[in-house]
Amino acid sequence: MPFIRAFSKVAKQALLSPGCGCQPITVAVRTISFSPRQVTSDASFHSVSFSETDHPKVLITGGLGQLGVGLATMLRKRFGNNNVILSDIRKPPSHIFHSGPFIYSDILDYKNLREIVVNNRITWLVHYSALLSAVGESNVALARDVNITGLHNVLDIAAEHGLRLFVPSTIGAFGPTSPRNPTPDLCVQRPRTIYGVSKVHAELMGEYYHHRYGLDFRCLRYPGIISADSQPGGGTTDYAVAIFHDAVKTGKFECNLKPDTRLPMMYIDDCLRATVEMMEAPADTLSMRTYNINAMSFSPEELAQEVQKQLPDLEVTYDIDQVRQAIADSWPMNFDDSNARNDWGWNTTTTSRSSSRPCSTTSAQTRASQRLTEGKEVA
Ligand code: AKB
Repeated sequence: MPFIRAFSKVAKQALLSPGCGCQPITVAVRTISFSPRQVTSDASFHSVSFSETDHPKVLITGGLGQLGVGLATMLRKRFGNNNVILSDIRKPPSHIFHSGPFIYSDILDYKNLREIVVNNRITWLVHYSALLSAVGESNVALARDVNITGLHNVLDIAAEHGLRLFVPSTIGAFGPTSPRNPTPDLCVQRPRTIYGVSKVHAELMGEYYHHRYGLDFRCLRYPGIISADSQPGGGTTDYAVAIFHDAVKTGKFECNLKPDTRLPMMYIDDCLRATVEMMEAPADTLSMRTYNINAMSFSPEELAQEVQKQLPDLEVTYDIDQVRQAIADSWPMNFDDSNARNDWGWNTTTTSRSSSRPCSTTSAQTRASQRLTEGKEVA
């Protein structure tokens, strides 16, 4: 199987880990800019530009989720420990609290977020706070607040203070009327979940702020992300993480999606590398502000077979969750990420692709590798 290398890596990490202490992620967020909220368009105090600092000063919202700590670790190696601040509304475990700057930030508290950006002279904001797809359907009002109102706060603050803003979108931004195999960057987007609607909203609002106010908005559409030492919470693709933990802890796994449900997936290292590469890409290489990124595509039964190669006694049963199944059935099976490859050099390395399209090295990929090797490579 093409993805066996990635699975083996995750399985090994899961086997070595005493168990993840992370809780499912539910966070809040906030934003604005020099025109919208309370700053007049002729205000001259906004503000700290990237060029004023040797390194970006990064704030990560929703930092205790599946991706925040990993991204902080990567960016801290690159830019220095004190230049990357993790934030969340939850209390961090002690090893995270002691590993670098951590701050309380509620994205729904606009003033609190603005104060953090100003006091810490933030230049890059990575906005990870969000309710995921399945949990969003069980609390639409909260998902709307966190995912949409929170985004408005972040957008306004980023525009006001001249920040480079990264907001992840995902396969969830597509729906049953989108082409599914592969799904291109530009096509019909009519998602049927509040999560998906909020992701399309984020893509469009970010692009609007880019054109209207010059906001340096950057967005990647992530597949489902597979990680060993951090867990997602409330997502439809969570099964692909849970299977490793359950296999190690109990030797049994009950899957809530049908065995043949095929979804795009990516190993966390690739996802974080893509995020850093896209954040560092020169603006003139970005012909768009929202890109698909792809790595592999598989179904629960294929994943189970791979894990069983490491743990032959693993018992897998199926108890279908109708909400999650309906969501998964409306999502892409595979992403077309040719624009990311051509524009800023995206290329998966730790995993192989399941699509039939060959991985060709473009000049953009060569440029991206050069940028990473010019003394800035992440360890
Ligand atoms: C979810 O399943 O909700 C997320 C996603 C793919 O957006 N992991």
